[in-house]
Amino acid sequence: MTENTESESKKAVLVGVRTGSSNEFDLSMKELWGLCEACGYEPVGTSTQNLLRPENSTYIGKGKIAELKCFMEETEAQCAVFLNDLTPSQLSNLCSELDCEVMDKTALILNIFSDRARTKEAKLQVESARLKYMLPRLSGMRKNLSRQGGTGGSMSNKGSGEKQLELDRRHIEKRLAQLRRSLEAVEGERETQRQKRKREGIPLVAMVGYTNAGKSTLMNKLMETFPASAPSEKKTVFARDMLFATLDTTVRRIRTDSGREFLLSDTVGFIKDLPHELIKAFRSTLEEAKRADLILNVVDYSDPSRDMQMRVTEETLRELGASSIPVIHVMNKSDRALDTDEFLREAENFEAAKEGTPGEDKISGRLPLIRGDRIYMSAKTGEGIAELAEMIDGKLYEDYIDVELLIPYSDSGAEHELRGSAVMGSVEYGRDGISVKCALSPRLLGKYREYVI
Ligand SMILES: Nc1nc2c(ncn2[C@@H]2O[C@H](COP(=O)(O)OP(=O)(O)OP(=O)(O)O)[C@@H](O)[C@H]2O)c(=O)[nH]1
Ligand SMILES: [Mg+2]
Repeated sequence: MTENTESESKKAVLVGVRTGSSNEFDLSMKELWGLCEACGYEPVGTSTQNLLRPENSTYIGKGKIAELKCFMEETEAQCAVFLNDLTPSQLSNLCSELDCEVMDKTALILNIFSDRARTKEAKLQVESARLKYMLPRLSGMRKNLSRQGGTGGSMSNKGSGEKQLELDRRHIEKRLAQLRRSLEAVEGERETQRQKRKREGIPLVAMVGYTNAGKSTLMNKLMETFPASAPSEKKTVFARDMLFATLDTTVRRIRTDSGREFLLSDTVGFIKDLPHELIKAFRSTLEEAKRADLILNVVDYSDPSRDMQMRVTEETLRELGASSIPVIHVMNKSDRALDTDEFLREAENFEAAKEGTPGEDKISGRLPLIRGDRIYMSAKTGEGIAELAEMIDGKLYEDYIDVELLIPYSDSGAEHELRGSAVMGSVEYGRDGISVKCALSPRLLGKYREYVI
């Protein structure tokens, strides 16, 4: 595994073995191309093969290896990137046979994550995932390293790659134990923050979805449309047309037009076959979704693979134990799909379903389009952003209960908490205490039940 800089981007040939549906395979190869670019490689061509069962020793057949070697010479490629996961011995054998650097999709994704990790937690998580991946593959990786003349191969996040690669299994295991301890400490800090948020009672909305769906763009647009008062809550997040632009979790406070607030979290995106090591390493980050009151499933509606992407998101949420949390499906980038047949069909269905609903305008082909828990919108143009905020607000506060409270002056914290978390009506300062009419979440009602009059 190597890190690349733009000035010396390496040429890579993508290799894929088709074992299932052809359409899905083509989309996966296209995605692999994007991953290569995100890693700083220059993809120069693809080589594919149909195989019912991959070869034990080299994954692809002998004839294919010879063909691939010629192709790599022709294209001057220095690296072969496999779509399919390679076993440690396949990796090692392919390195020898092809006499070039070889990696699989998992290694590629680990490289991207390593390049992008910024916070302490993400760095620790990525290093731990890379070392676990490396452990059984040391010999193949040494061959990769020697092919690069002993330079440029970095397995650590601190640039001491060559040294790291020379470490034996024992050293790696020792480092993994250190990382585990550091991660436990960081996770402890995260838990403290979660508890603090919970005490404040502000609901948490977690954005999830396939990488590049537009989550960070949506967070920025919501912040721009509904600015919070604190400057730290206005800081925009990084959004870019690349896979895995975001690796670190950001939480921002949003105050909608109703005056109510919620916390919005943006985090690492999902991808098909996200490496097992990474899911494990990022589990505590991804589990943010499990603690949310509401999930925004952000989908790139203009992407032909969106059905597969939605399936991957659904499966990942199930795996994380977050499938019972209420969801709003944000069909983002609908601005790009406005004239497609599918979108028009959605719009027609929508019109048909709405017929006879009094007082609603015809929408026909315009954004946003709202169907049950789905909203077709654009985070980029902002079309649908106000409606999405309304949907979030409605979902979060639908089980709130209207009450009247008399808060004694001795409990000064209660009024403060209610102003931040309840739906406030009138407030009067009387002789016996503060009379407040408001709507409370079941949790807050439980907490302040003794003040209800
Ligand atoms: N046309 C269009 N482009 C969009 C929209 N939303 C986001 N984009 C573009 O899609 C690209 C990816 O957006 P991001 O917000 O970085 O996506 P993300 O889901 O945060 O991606 P990762 O952090 O990489 O997982 C950027 O180039 C955005 O400008 C949209 O509604 N319409
Ligand atoms: Mg992002």
